[in-house]
Amino acid sequence: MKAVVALGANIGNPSEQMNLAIAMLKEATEVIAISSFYTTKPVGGPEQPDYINAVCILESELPALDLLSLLQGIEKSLGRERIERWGPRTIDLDLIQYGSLLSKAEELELPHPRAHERRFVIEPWHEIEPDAVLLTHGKISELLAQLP
Ligand code: PH2
Ligand code: MG
Ligand code: MG
Repeated sequence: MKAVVALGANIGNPSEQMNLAIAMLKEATEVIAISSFYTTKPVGGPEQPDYINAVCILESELPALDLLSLLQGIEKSLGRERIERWGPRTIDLDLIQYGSLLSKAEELELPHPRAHERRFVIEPWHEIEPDAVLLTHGKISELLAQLP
């Protein structure tokens, strides 16, 4: 199944952590496409440094919660600490959409409930998959055109 994974980092050495995370994703799954890295202003949370964001598309047959664990394991190995919601982080790997799965489970909501309103997700995704559809909100090209 195709998975859309959003990456973000804004402390330490963000682009190096992003590259390491991508290398680890390549070890564990079949990475099909990786967007450019975007420098973005932080959305929400405390005052914090700008982010580097990207999106990658990968192919996996793992059950969704196992793929989530894989992403969390990579976050952990790159020094992610969970201190504050929307606070600064060495690396964040968010599962945005996975095949046609729909989930409202507390541990994993699919598609990601805020993806449609985040330019830092939709813009890099659109770069590598312009015809993609966010299952809950429609064509990402149309979402992107409406985002500030
Ligand atoms: N992630 C957040 C909160 N705010 N802002 C930007 N620009 N990029 C992010 O990846 C980001 C954010 C929570 O995960
Ligand atoms: Mg996030
Ligand atoms: Mg996250």
